[in-house]
Amino acid sequence: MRTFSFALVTALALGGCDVFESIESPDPVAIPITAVRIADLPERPNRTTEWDDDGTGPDIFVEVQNTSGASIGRSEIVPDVDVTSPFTIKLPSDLVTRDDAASLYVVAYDDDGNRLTATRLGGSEAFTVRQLAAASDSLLLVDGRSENGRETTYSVLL
Ligand SMILES: [Ca+2]
Ligand SMILES: [Ca+2]
Repeated sequence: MRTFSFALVTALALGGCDVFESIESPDPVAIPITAVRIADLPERPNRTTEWDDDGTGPDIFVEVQNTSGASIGRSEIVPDVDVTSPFTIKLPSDLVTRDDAASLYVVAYDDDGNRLTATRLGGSEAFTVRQLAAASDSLLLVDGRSENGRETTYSVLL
């Protein structure tokens, strides 16, 4: 019994606490994304309105979101984008998630000065860090809704 107790105390002293901590909060998993290339975004939300009220192209920023719609990371705003051609927007390089199998989404918005009221332009189907790890240099995603009768694509660049 004395030997057993000694072994247990030694195990706890050497690394037991680390084991418990790693169960409670797993290490962050890097999301290896550098940019997203968006093609075939609808030119306008419907026949009578424009994305931007002032008649210029939308001022686009992109978020990587989790399944709750919470932002994991956000790009800079690119003003007056010509959406008739594919365009690429850089993403921060330090994005992390808690689970390499958790669903992530790329969502594009038009900024009008207040991020909370930004217009959603479109968003990708779900992807995971595991899928990114298996991809060579990019992962092609389609619009998760295709609500505008046109299939927007989101190429996530590694
Ligand atoms: Ca604009
Ligand atoms: Ca705008």
